[in-house]
Amino acid sequence: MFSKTPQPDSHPDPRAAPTCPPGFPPGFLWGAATSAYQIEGSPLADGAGASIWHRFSHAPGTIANGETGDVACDHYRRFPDDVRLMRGLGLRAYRFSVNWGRVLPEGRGRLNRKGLAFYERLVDRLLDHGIAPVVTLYHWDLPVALDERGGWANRDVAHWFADYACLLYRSLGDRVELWITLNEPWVVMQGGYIAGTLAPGRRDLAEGARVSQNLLLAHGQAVRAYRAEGRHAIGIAVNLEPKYPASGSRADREATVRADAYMNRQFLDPIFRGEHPAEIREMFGAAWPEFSDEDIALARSPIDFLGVNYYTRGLTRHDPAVKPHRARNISEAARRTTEMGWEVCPEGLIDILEWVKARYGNPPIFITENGAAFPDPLPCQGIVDDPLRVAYLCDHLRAAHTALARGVDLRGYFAWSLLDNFEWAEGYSKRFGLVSVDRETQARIPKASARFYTEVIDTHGACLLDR
Ligand code: IFM
Repeated sequence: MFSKTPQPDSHPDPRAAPTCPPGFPPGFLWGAATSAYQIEGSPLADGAGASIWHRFSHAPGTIANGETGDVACDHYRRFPDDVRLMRGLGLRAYRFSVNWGRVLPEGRGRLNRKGLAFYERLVDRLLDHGIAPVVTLYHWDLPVALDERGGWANRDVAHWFADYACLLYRSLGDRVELWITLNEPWVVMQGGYIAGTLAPGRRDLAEGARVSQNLLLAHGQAVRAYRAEGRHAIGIAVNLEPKYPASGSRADREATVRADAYMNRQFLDPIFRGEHPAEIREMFGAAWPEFSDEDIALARSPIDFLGVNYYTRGLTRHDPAVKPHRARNISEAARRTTEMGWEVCPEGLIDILEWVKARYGNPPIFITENGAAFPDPLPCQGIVDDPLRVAYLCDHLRAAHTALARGVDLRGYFAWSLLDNFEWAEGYSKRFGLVSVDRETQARIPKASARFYTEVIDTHGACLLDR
């Protein structure tokens, strides 16, 4: 929990940093991120098996405007042009995810060579353009065939996941140097199995508890498999929010500790410290299954880096109606919010990065996602002016620089997202892209924020000091 609530007007100032020279160090990895279901389209092409997101988005009433990822950004067919676009933006790295069911239509067993070939071609094309591929193994699109066997609630998922991971290590491991096991396990559990707003759309606290544990086991097993198969680096990407109490009341302060345990420590404490936070057992009660010493040892398999996805802080209010942690986020009237309703809080990025450094022994960190949805104007003469996104990125990059100057072992930054894409339950109504995508024609237009990001990359961030 963070006791000092940052003030809306206090912007981080890298010039105030004591020793760091202007700009980011050479070798700092500059990239952008996407995920398979959000951009690829063609979900069943070339023998792919359906994912839970394909099924969920086709169920009535699940997605804004009844939209689906059937076409998305048509990246499955347009990837060569998209890689050219990335090169034009000056990206040094590209983080994407593999759709499990494209390569293993039933989630295990039979290989779909055409699906795997897509990712091989993508990786080769990236390397040809001087862009480092960063692969996320799981960004929410579990094969339906595995969901029908219990999905993440079935302990066997750890073996299924490790076998799938091994297949990719063997196929792409000679060309991919950074691997991410899971994207945002907390969201997988909370959105998919407790709130039910994301696929597979279940609402069951006890199932959520099992899913939480199985995600850790799957992560651990994939890391162990990487030690046997891989030669480079593997980590996990978690979404973190520094939690601040909404008031000085005891109820809000206690709620803040629970919210912090639930979102920030639930996965990281087992991975880095070999134990679950006591609050997790308390909040799930009898629904929390036994997690053996062997399970903990597996979850604790050493990782090479941590991916941090950062969007906002959590100003926390006690709310007994919200299960299991009895807390919710509120917003402060004076603070700008994004179109998602999330408070803009660049100072929170410094706090959360310093918290990771202090609590988990200063692991190497990549900011694996950071960005914002704002209502962009329509393109005018080939220009999309998005000053709010430019300001958001600028302030967060300056915050990242401050954290670096304070000793956080920050190795890279990935903007979310390369393209306007399918924002899950929000459909296409929320745009996070550096590049706008016309839904009718699929035309891509880099926004002003893309041009800004290119300048940041070209100057190693030194241009941030002039703004
Ligand atoms: O679009 C998502 C992404 O898939 C996971 N992290 C948060 C992003 C914005 O909501």
